[in-house]
Amino acid sequence: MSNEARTVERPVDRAGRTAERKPAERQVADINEDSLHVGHPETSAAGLTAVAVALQRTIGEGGPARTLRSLARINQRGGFDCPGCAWPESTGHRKAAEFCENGAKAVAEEITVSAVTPEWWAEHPIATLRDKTDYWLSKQGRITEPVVLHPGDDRYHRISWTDAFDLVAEHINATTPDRCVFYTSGRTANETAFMYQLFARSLGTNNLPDCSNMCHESSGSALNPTIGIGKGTVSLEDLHEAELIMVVGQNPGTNHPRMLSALKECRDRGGKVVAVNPLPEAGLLHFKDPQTVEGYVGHGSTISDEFLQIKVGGDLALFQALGHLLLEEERRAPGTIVDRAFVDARTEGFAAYEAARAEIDWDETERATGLSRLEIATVANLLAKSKATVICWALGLTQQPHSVDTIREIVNVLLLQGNFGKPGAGACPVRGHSNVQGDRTMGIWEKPTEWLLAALDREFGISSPREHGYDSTETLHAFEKDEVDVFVSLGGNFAQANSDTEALEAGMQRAGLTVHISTKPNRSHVVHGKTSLILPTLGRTDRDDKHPKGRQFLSVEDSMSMVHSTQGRLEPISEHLLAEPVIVARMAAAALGENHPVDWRAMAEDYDVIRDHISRVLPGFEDFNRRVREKNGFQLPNPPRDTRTFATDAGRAHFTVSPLEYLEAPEGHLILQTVRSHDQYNTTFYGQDDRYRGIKDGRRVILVHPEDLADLGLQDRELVDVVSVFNGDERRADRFRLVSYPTARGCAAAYFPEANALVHRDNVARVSNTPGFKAITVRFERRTPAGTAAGAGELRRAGELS
Ligand SMILES: Nc1nc2c(c(=O)[nH]1)N[C@H]1C(S)=C(S)[C@@H](COP(=O)(O)OP(=O)(O)OC[C@H]3O[C@@H](n4cnc5c(=O)[nH]c(N)nc54)[C@H](O)[C@@H]3O)O[C@H]1N2
Ligand SMILES: Nc1nc2c(c(=O)[nH]1)N[C@H]1C(S)=C(S)[C@@H](COP(=O)(O)OP(=O)(O)OC[C@H]3O[C@@H](n4cnc5c(=O)[nH]c(N)nc54)[C@H](O)[C@@H]3O)O[C@H]1N2
Ligand SMILES: [Mo]
Repeated sequence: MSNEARTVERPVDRAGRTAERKPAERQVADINEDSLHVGHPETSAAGLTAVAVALQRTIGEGGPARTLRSLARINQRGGFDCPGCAWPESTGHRKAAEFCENGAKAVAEEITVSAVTPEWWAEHPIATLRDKTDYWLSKQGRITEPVVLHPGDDRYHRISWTDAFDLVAEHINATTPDRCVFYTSGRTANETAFMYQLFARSLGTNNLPDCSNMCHESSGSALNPTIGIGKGTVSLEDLHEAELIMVVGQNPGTNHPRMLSALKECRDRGGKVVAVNPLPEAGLLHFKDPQTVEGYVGHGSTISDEFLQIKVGGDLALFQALGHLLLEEERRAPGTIVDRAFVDARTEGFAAYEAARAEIDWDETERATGLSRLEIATVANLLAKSKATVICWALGLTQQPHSVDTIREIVNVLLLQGNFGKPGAGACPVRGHSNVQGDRTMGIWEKPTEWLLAALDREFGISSPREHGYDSTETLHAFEKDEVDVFVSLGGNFAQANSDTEALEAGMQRAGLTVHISTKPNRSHVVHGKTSLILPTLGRTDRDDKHPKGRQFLSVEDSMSMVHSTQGRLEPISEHLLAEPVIVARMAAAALGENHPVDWRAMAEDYDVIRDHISRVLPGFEDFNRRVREKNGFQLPNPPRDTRTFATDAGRAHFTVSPLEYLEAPEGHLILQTVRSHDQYNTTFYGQDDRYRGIKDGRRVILVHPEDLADLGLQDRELVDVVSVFNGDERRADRFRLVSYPTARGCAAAYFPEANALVHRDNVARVSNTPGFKAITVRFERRTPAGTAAGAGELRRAGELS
């Protein structure tokens, strides 16, 4: 009936447990990793199981009434924006259920009726909480009241909101603005983000790192200088109308499930889809649309016409080769490939690009990509035939040393055929957090442009600092050098999201004050500064109505620049929660004092006041309050898409030339990339399974090709310690289970954030400074049955024993 693979369960051996465990290991104690089961990876995504899982999780957390009220409002007009991902909603007819399994899980996580009260904090000393995983911490429920931990305290206790804001003000005013850092996670709504950056700049700092620094910063760094805008240039309709869509370095079945409907629609209309990935991800192969009858009973639709199983880091070589083949075809049949009119009128640098791509070293290209010349030529052929191509990408391209060059190479291939500003064509960096794109639009950026600062100064009568601030990587360095006195985190889980976990956690603990505006407990709360505050806030699904003018709504921007409203309806779990804009306003008012020119209170009372300010500061937001109330909201201007114009210095799009670069592991090593499981939202885990990849009840696993295992003299399911090497430095992460898996040769995969301790803080993408989360050179050291790590020499001997 269905082509879902049967799960074959093979028990694991129980050897290798240690009596004395390091903190990272103690943390795994509440997950029994020894119950790991590995089956065959699935070959299709979504379908009936997805619907069942979605309902089961939501009802389990929130009960049937809250489930119905919340799921019925996800992504509906007048409802709330799904906190899951930044994929857009359809602007036409909306289905009754405009959400996916993982969106429902994100909602379940938030609507839970479990409460983390001050009594709960009193019962749980920090020392105990440090041994817990983020899975355990978030399962405890929603935080109900503000809590504080003073130097010397061993646990958090209740504090009033007024005292909490006074405490923040006291710390901020006792130091200089450049020693204060304001981090933002991408769930933050537009209005909150705008106030937050205004607060930081009013104070005198651009230290505004955000999760985007660790995510799609490389995309912005590549797109801004080449096409004059740091965002994608397509709308949902373009995906439907495309003749060819390439999905590169992205796992939509898990991370953007609603995208599968768009890919299916494209194929239904005769378009082709090509997937480029080191892992044969289920959602890239087949899709069973849970919204249709066939989705329940059929075999599912084929998603990819071609699947290129590329080596991690091989994409720059791939796109250079594709450019070469397209130009070769143009020489053979002039006028058939290159959009001359577009290239001549709208771009610069074509001649240099053409010259650079004239020659190719196929041996090296095959080595860099792990692909054959024939496979690459097949895709070049599809590109050559397509008159409208969209290239989508996500983190598989953004978290490597040469990420920015790789994405610029994608731009080259798109420019060549004039794939901007015409239906069915364009660049599509698929964003992560549901409002990460909007936060940047609102000015959450450590490197603000002069026009933004000038506009803020004009509107509010402040003098914004001009010196650039810290991004997330620079913040990590600042913690390390004891240069942070106050760290405020608007959502997120910085300690787990960033690299070099051990050093970062140690640095955070030396900071004077850490402030976490959060919905649920997480690791960052327990590796806190000397003084620490946790300020609980309303989530997307919660009703926000304690205002003089009654109920308020917020707005977000999706991956395709659509701005629309979001409004929760559920009764908040506690009467003590404050909305995020209110928290930011009260913190700012306390820190900046009575005489500050910005009227924080007016904004917190009536969000229309914030939107009026935004409409005067940010281009594209004219008449914001009226347009955000329209049926589908509105789309922000996008010159490449709207008018084929490019707001670069030269007023033209730029071809660029980059040297060939790829990742190669030294003898005995592999290139490790980190991915999300099907049961997690970044650092929050919903469960321990990764259904589509066939992994059950375990997260400390490393997926390795069977032949690489054999070459390394290691075996499936063996317990190893992982050692990463970077510039002569080593990092260790202990007790991972090897799993034989059909990944590309020479590459391994592990889960984020378990593997973050392995990422050296200097392992970053050039220009964007994004951590190299998909470019970690590692080797494995087998643990002997006694539980100690053994060197390679001992491996074989230990193997003989078992
Ligand atoms: N359910 C759920 N949804 C989410 C999230 C979540 O955690 N859970 N997170 C949200 C966020 S913040 C983001 S940014 C997005 C992330 O969305 P994705 O980018 O899909 O996230 P990852 O899990 O990092 O998957 C990266 C993919 O790139 C592939 N890859 C790795 N290295 C390479 C390479 O060198 N080349 C190529 N071609 N491919 C490579 C991996 O095999 C994997 O399929 O998802 C968002 N949506
Ligand atoms: N190794 C590795 N590391 C990575 C990545 C990777 O692919 N590999 N990906 C990177 C990426 S793409 C990203 S985006 C970052 C993610 O980094 P973050 O955005 O910092 O992390 P999250 O796990 O999304 O944050 C979860 C926390 O947000 C809080 N929260 C949830 N909802 C709300 C809300 O409505 N309001 C408020 N105030 N708080 C809320 C909860 O307390 C929860 O614990 O991680 C990065 N780290
Ligand atoms: Mo992200």
